Parts: sequence; C-alpha cells; structure tokens
Amino acid sequence: MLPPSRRDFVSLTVSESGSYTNSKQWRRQSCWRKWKQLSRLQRSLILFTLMLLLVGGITTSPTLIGHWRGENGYDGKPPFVVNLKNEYRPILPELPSEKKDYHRRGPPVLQNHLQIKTNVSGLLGVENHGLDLKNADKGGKPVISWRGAVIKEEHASDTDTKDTEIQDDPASIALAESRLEAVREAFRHAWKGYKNFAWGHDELKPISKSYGEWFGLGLTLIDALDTMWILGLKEEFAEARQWVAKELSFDKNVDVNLFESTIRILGGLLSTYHLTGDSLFLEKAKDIGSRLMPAFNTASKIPYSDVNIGKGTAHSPQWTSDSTVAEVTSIQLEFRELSRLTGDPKYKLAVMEVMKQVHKLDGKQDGLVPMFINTNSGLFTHQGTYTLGARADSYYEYLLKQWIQGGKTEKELLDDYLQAVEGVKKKLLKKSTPSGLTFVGELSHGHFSPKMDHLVCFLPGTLALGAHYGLPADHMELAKQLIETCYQMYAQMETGLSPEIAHFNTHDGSTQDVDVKIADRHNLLRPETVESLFYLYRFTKDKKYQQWGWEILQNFNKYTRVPTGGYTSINNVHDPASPKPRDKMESFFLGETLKYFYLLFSDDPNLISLDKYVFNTEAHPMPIWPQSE
Ligand code: DMJ
Repeated sequence: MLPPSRRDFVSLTVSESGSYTNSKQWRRQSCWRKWKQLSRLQRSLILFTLMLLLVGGITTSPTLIGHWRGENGYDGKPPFVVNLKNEYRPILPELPSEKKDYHRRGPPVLQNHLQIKTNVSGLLGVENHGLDLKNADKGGKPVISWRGAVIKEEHASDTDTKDTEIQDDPASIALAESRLEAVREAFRHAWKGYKNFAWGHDELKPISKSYGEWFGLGLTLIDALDTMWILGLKEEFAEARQWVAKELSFDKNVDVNLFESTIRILGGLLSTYHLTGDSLFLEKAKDIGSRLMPAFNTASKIPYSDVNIGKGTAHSPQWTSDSTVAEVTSIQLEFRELSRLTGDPKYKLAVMEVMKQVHKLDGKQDGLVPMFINTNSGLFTHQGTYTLGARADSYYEYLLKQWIQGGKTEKELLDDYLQAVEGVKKKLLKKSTPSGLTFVGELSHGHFSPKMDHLVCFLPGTLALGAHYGLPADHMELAKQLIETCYQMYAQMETGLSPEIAHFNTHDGSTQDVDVKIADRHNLLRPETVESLFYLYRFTKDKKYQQWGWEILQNFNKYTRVPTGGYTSINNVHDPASPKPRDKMESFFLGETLKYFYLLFSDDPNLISLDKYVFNTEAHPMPIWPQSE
C-alpha cells in the first residue's frame, strides 16, 4: 500500500498521460480517415501547397541562408580577402541598406552611407593654436567650424552629411547623373586609346597611337584602378585586374623615381586594396614597397630620388646629390599605411625620420621650405626660393594629411602646417589687377615674383580640408578666394584651359590679370583645380563649383580629346584654332583628373567620405586610421 500522497501522484500521472496519448491517437486516426476520403486531385493540391510553404519558408529564413553562404564562418569571407589581423583589415565600403535610394549614384558597393557619423571636428589631440580646440571634446562642447560659427561637435561632425543636403529634386538629379555619365564616358574614351595603343605600358601617346615608357610598369593602368572602381566601370576594372595578376612584375632591372612610384603605384595599389578588399593589390603593394626601401640607405636618411627595383640599389640624379623637398616629404601617407597593413614598422620609421629631420632644419622662412635637400648632409640646399609650386607643393599638403591620417595626434605636423599657412599669408599672397584676384606668388632671394604654377591650385582644396577638420575659419575664406583665382586661370584663356604657369599683373593700369609666357602656355591635363573644386563643393555645396568644373570638362573635351581614343596634353592654351597636341596622356589624367571630376559632380557626400579617407597627392584614398591606433 502506497502512502496517500504517492498514490494521488501515480493515479494523476497515469490518467493524464493516458488521456493525452488517447486523444493524440484519436486525432491521428481521424485525420488519416479524412485524408483517405479526399479525392486524388484534392490530395495533390494540398501536398503542392504544403511544399510551396516549406520551400518559401526556408529560402526567406536569414539564419539558414546565412548559414549556407557561410556568412558566420570561414566561407563567408570574400574570396580574396587576405587574412589580416582585425585592425589591419581594409576599410571596405558598407553594403547597401535595404532602403532604396535611387538618386544616389556610384557603383553599388559605394552607395548608401547615410548612416555614417564620425568625429570630424578633428580637434582631438590638438593643442592651442589660437583656436578653442581644447573644448572640442566628445561631450558636444562648442567648437569653431570653418564658417566661424560656434557649433556643437555632433553637428560639426556632419559637415559632410548634414550641411550638405543632397539635391533630390528631379532636375538636379538628372543634371548630376548626366554629368557623372559624361565623366564615365570621358574615362571610357581615354581607356579605349590606352587599351588599343598602350596596353600595359606607362603612358598613351594618343596622336601617334603608340605609347611612352617611363618605368615600364603599366603606370596608367595602376593609377587608374581605383578610378574605375569608383566610377563603377566593372568590365574595365576586371580586365585591368587580370593584367595586374598575370603581367605586372616588379622584378625588373629598372630605375624608378621614388616619389612618383610611391604616389602612383604604391598609393594606387593600396587604395585599390582598401576599396575592393582584394589581397592581390596588397601583395603587389608590399612587393613594390619593399623594393623601394633601398632609397633610404643614405648617410643622412634623407632618401635618394631614384631606386633600381630589380637590383636593390639607389642613387641621386647624375648631376647632384640633392633630392627634392616635396618628393622626400610626400611619400609618408603611403609608407605609413604599408606599415599599418603589414605590421612591419620599418616603412613608417623610414619616412617619419625624414619628417623629423625636416621639422628641425634651419632654413625655413615662416614655415616655408626651400626646394632641395642634400642626401649626404641632410641640409637644405639652393636656399632662397620659396614656392607652393613645383618641388615644394605636396610638402604642405602632406603635413596636413598625415595629421589627419594619424588621427590628429601628431602635433609637430600640425604646427608645421599652421605655421606654413601663416607664412603663405605673410609672404606669398597678393592681389592682381584689375580684378583683385588673390594669388600665391614666389619668393626668390627676397624678391617677390607674381608667378603661380597650376600645381599651386591644390592649395584651396587642402586649406578647405583643414578647415573642415577644425582649423581656423580664415583658411576656408582663403580657400574660396584661391579657387576663384584657379578657375580664372582657365576662364581667362581662349581655350578655357589653364596654362602650366600664370604670371599675375599687380601694377596699376594693367588690363588683364594673367599673363602667360610662351614657355608656359601648355596644359598637361593636370588635376589640381578640379581637385580643389571637389573639396570646395563637398564642404560648401555651392553649385558654382560644379558649374566651373563642368565648363573645364567641356573644354578638355573640346581641345584635348583625340577622336581615335585618349586625351592629349596641348602646347598652347591661347589658340583654340590650333592648341597643338603634345601627344601624351599623363597617367594622372585617369588617376586624378577624371576621378575628381566624378567626385565633384556626385552629390553623395559619402562617396569616398572625407571623414573616412584622406587622398594621397595622386588622388588615391587612404583610410584615416581609427582613433585607437
Ligand atoms: C601628380 O603626379 C600629383 O598630383 C603630384 O603631387 C603633382 N603632379 C601631378 C599632377 O599634376
């Protein structure tokens, strides 16, 4: 006999369990009976419907699909992503969001970036430069924008996205799209010439339908890779990638210029790696990067200008042991990035040693540097000339851009940049007559020369970029004045294309602002003005910058386009009837000029967001390092 509690328990259990089993059995039997009573057609219909439901359910289940595609595991990696430590992974563009944003242009993977919000006020890590920089902490305290207004940091970080409302009325969208298509068309035309007559060689000679060789490394093709990616030219990109994979070899007994091969080849490969995630480009970048290192084996650690990438030897030009200041100080973005990606500090150490030395050198005037530096002594030579043009230009550009790349912590770089901008204002700025255009001249042994290279037209863009990152508001004002001047260097020529060098009139009674010397009236399809128009448009959204760029593109098409394919530099911007083609398409026309046109005409502020990337001096976007690094 069981105790009462135990009995109750047993009887209850048996009874419940029994009734459950019975009812299940009963239901099964009754279902089966009903099923048998159905006609064959009815049964088939039901089975078919059930099948449909089952298949539909499986294919729409994100978990299952993700599993099949291996999204959570090994198979989910894009096939070509190299196995890097997490922090060195390429910064890949986000995948498109669910919401269709039909008016955003650009290749699919580069679209949709509305959600991005990063710290852009760019004031962290900066000490007092007469700005209220200390207040620029993450607490949303007031900071000074380039407009001079006090804004909250959370808003300051939006200069790319918020102040720059996308024009979404149908007319604006159609206009933007037609201009973007015009750039794609121009690219395809240039590419057609390169493909037909210069494939795998350095530069197209479009008139003679042949090619020119500089390093023998397919310079145009490499320089153009990320442009094709950004323009969404998939077929062209795939063909070029194939060439890089199959044909490109750096194991060649050839002398290359350290600076040119760094900014075009190393820079082009690194940016293409970051945009695509394709490890092929990283491997090639590592190869060329390490082959360029012998350039730094000098007594002073200031690199030689030339390296033989096959033999591993390096030297100065035959006639001197000097290097150019801009060249030795404009390779840093690329080598620093190579160190970050490989985990090997040697590249970064070599280029930062150059910066450290230049930072300390005597011979600067108000932050302005001479044009030459000696590889034996490490000292400036041929002192006395100060310019923002050839041989010094990108020194200034890279001071700012390294500071941005490194997360705004390297104070010496910022100090040197700010001092140099003050130097430009104090020593090199003047106004022309009769129109009062602000221009940047040169100092030569104490004498001011009103000569301005087209190369100087990088400066408005760089100043605007600095202002975007919280540098003084008057940098932006100067940027606006200078871009007007650079535009006038085009608009005042008969072809609407700028000469290589302009001389500005400053004397009373002059009737034109710009004079051009016979030796300077060529146009090499250079990018600097278009580059600056892009920055100014990104930050101000003033449509006139797009309009100016559009005029320039049309004039390139009118005077430099070669019907059989390609574009050519020309000899005379004064003569629309006979601009005299020079028979050369520089690689930077595809690497820079057309890319900046495209970015200028795009109304998507996040198509290569300036809060995520910093462009090297050849227009190859390098990622801005995360703050933790
Ligand atoms: C390019 O190679 C680079 O922009 C460089 O900084 C200056 N010269 C050309 C374009 O003009």
